[in-house]
Amino acid sequence: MTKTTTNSPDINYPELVEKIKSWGKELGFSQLGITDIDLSKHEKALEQWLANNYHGNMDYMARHGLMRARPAELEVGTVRAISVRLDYLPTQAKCAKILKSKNHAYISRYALGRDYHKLMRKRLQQLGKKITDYFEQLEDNNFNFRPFVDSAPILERPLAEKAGLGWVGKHSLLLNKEAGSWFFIGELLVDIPLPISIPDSPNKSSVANDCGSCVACLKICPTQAIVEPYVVDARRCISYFTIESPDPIPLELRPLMGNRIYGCDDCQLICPWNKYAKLSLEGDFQARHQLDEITLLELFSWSEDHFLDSLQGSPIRRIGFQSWQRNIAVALGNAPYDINIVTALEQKLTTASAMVAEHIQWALSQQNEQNLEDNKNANSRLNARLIRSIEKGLPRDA
Ligand code: B12
Ligand code: SF4
Ligand code: SF4
Repeated sequence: MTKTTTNSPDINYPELVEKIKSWGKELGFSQLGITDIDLSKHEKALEQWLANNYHGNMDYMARHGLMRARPAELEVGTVRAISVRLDYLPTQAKCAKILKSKNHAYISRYALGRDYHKLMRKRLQQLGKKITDYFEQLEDNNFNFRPFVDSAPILERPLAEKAGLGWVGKHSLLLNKEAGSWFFIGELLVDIPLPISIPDSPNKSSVANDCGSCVACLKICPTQAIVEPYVVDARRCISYFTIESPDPIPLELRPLMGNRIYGCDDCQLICPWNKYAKLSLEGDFQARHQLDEITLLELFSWSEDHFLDSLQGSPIRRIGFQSWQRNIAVALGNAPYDINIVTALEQKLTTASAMVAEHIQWALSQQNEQNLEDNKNANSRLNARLIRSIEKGLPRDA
């Protein structure tokens, strides 16, 4: 998109907006809104976030700097963003069951199905094509668009908030009264002055923030990554160090990871608004690889080829085999003591990379500590049984 379009008198914009909404529905988007692209009020918070180094080693976040808040610098000519939401919660979410089962791996519910990037991008592209056709029918070629999902340097949540899709909650995710937060966001940047959606709130510039006095997400976060309302220090977020970062996981955070080997959903699971979340209607977002049924030990036994083959089309594949093994090693360290885990960890030590081996060593020491602890507990249980039996016996011995 390189040229700026002027407001064409031949275009019936209100009619076009209705068409865009109905095309959005046809394409399966759960919701669609249109906004201008002024994100200037977010620039200070973004700058502060970067200055605090909350992005860790996600260099791309710093590289684009304030361009994230200035879509027209990213795509010259942009005057509006068509923001969309796509619900992803699979029908069989089973979150509590898997979090409780320490010998299984908890994988963020968004990653159980197919990678969403391609799917959403393709649909946004189709939406752009429909608008192009509309213009061409009127013999007007003055429409340009560019779709974005996730990877682009844009503040997607503040944009979606302005477009009326919800409000940014204290966990920093976008929340919607009727749909909770289990959805992805994407947008089409366009160079036509579409009428903007009027959010349903007193100030009309964004949807009312209904977090109220709730702080449940801040309190439940296992690593205290939500350092203040609306601000996440990525370096402490399980999602960051299990997915985004290829580096060793900080020692103090490993025990807090539990069995979460790919992302984390805790701040969403506790959020009261998620009782209104909609289940996804997309076949592609349903669980595909039976990852909830496979034990950590079995996942740990996968070779690199098996990892790549089994997870075709899954977003998990993108973290690579080293991070995959690193994360599972930590989860095995956090699992209850089991001699089979110790054996598997020891065996892997011989073939693992230096980075993974260091995590395996850590996991072995955790397992050994737990074994000692279990023995201590077993001894104290025995001791308690002895005392109970003595007390029941001769008063002389009690
Ligand atoms: C980098 C990134 C991460 C990082 C950093 C997260 C973060 N909070 O910034 C990590 C790896 C930790 C991460 C984790 C997750 N992510 Co992520 N992530 C992104 C990405 C690529 C950029 C986010 C960004 O720009 N952060 C920088 C900060 C400064 O921006 P911001 O949080 O939007 O902050 C603004 C507002 O919060 C605003 N603000 C609003 N109100 C207020 C009030 C006050 C007082 C203040 C100070 C600020 C403030 O100020 C900020 C500056 O403008 C986006 C996609 C995108 N391009 O936007 C996906 C995205 C945010 N992630 C997403 C998801 C699903 C997740 C996870 C749930 C995945 C998982 N299950 O593991 C977790 C959730 C963790 C969490 N609580 O945030 C979805 C969120 C969908 C939704 N419903 O909101 C997105 C939008 C991707 C997508 N296209 O769908 N993510
Ligand atoms: S995703 Fe998990 S670790 Fe990250 S902020 Fe939410 S609860 Fe904390
Ligand atoms: S848990 Fe509470 S504070 Fe956090 S996002 Fe949900 S409503 Fe807001």
